[in-house]
Amino acid sequence: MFNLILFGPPGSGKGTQSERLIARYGLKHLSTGDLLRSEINRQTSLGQQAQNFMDKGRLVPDEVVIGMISSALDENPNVKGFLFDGFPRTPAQAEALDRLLERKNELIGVMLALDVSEEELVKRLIKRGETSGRSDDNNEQVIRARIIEYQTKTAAVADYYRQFNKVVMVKGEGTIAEIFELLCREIDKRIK
Ligand code: B4P
Repeated sequence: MFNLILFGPPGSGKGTQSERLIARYGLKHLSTGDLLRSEINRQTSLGQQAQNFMDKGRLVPDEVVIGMISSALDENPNVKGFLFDGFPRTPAQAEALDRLLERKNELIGVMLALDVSEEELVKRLIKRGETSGRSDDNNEQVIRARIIEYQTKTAAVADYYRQFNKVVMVKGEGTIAEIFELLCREIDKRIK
């Protein structure tokens, strides 16, 4: 298996690039944002709990997202690999992911981290908010809160993987096609 983490702040292009990467490499896409939004749309109790956090731009509690990823790993035993998008978002989630993969004799191959300036992030998310209908995209204060959550809780996840030399920074500004090519170049160096 080849397991990849696509990392970066909100609006850095994780979801956008993930769609293209899974099409090229046949990986199973696991986006905690998408899984949470699906719970919200189905009005499950997990979704109702998550919505309170997401609407404020806060991270959903670790135990909720770790439980979701654990089930998703069990539900997909025969895949070529996983693309983790928006997960892990805290060091505790990263440690939990390592333990879950270890149980399957698997590990993370690489973390590709998209580098985008704060100004550009805000611009992109405000623009998406005009059409996405996502309640966390249509208010600049909530967008700023998401960026602060990233800086205070999520950025440390890259330090966690740096200890194992697994982090590669990738320029996240430019056209979607240009960034896709940079990501593919890094994956092609590592995939068998
Ligand atoms: P996510 O769904 O993961 O969303 P995101 O990080 O905000 O956006 P993403 O990075 O995927 O968007 P993209 O750049 O592709 O999280 C939403 C919320 O869920 C979180 O705030 C949190 O509350 C909760 N959550 C999710 N996972 C969690 C976890 N593990 N733990 C706790 N809570 C969790 O796209 C942004 C826009 O930029 C798009 O409109 C796109 O078209 C545009 N864009 C992309 N690339 C571009 C480019 N190169 N140039 C110009 N525009 C571009």
